[in-house]
Amino acid sequence: MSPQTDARELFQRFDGNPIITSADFPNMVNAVFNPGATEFEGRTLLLLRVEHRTGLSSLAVATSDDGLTGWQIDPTKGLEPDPNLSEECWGIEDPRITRIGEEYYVVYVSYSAFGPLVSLAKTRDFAHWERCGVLQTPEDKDAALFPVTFDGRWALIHRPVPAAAGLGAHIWLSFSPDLHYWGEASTLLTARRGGWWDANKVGLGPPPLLTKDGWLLCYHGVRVTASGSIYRLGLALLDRDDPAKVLARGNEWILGPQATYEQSGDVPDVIFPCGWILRDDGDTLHLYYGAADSVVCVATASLAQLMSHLEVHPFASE
Ligand code: BMA
Repeated sequence: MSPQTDARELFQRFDGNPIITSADFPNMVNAVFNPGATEFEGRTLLLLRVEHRTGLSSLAVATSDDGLTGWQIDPTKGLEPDPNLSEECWGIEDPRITRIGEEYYVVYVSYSAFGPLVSLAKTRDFAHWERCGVLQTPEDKDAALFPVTFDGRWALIHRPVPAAAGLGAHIWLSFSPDLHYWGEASTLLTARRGGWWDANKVGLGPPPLLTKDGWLLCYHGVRVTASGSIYRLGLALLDRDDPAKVLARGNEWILGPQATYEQSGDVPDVIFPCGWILRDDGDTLHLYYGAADSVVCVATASLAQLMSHLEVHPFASE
């Protein structure tokens, strides 16, 4: 059985992967990957990281009726780095979209000359944007907002990197009364050590997804091998009312690079999702991810199966 269609896997890759590549753009771009995802005006909208032939990235929009096929790039929408903002001088990357009321809050990585950091912009139509500034200073990445407040505080998941080498990179949670000033920071999911698939470096994938049992998280673990890093995905569950409380974390990765488009590209062996959409049946989950920092792909899972996986693969620390 080919790894693309292994029925034992929780996520099934779409037969039409990759769904978007650099060839879909009228101008020459190097790569398109790590998409944020949401529903917009009855269609699926992906906010794509486009890496230009300068090496720097901007964000472009593609839409589809069914979330799988017929993708159309919309040249009237998207977000370019602002040349007046020093924190965006080396581009903008890896957007995560959270809908709050009629607005879409996009948390993205700004690439400053002092390292990558976390920025926020909001929009109603993905064409007109209001920048809301820097949320976390360098180095920090892999961030997303919750769509609700907790005791009147907004919550942000993010991944700072300690300045000292060898301490690992871990997932943190911070709170804010106004989406501007952030504090009350604490670690949320820490990287394990040694041989574990999520040793030393972890980071959030898509924004947290509210389920009846709590907030489902998908995170990446980075395993460093003799021939480079492998980016794989795992699951965790946070308390619905207190997101600092981790209710469950899976022991095994649930999706790793196995298809050729995931194993070869600009950065081989990378699966990097920034968006997922739970469909109207309440169970079908579409995960949108960048493969090998080169192309955009989608895989489908059953939410019920993901939740039972968490129950039967409990976390073993260290
Ligand atoms: C991470 C991010 C992602 C990228 C991944 C693999 O640190 O920069 O944008 O997909 O590395 O290169």
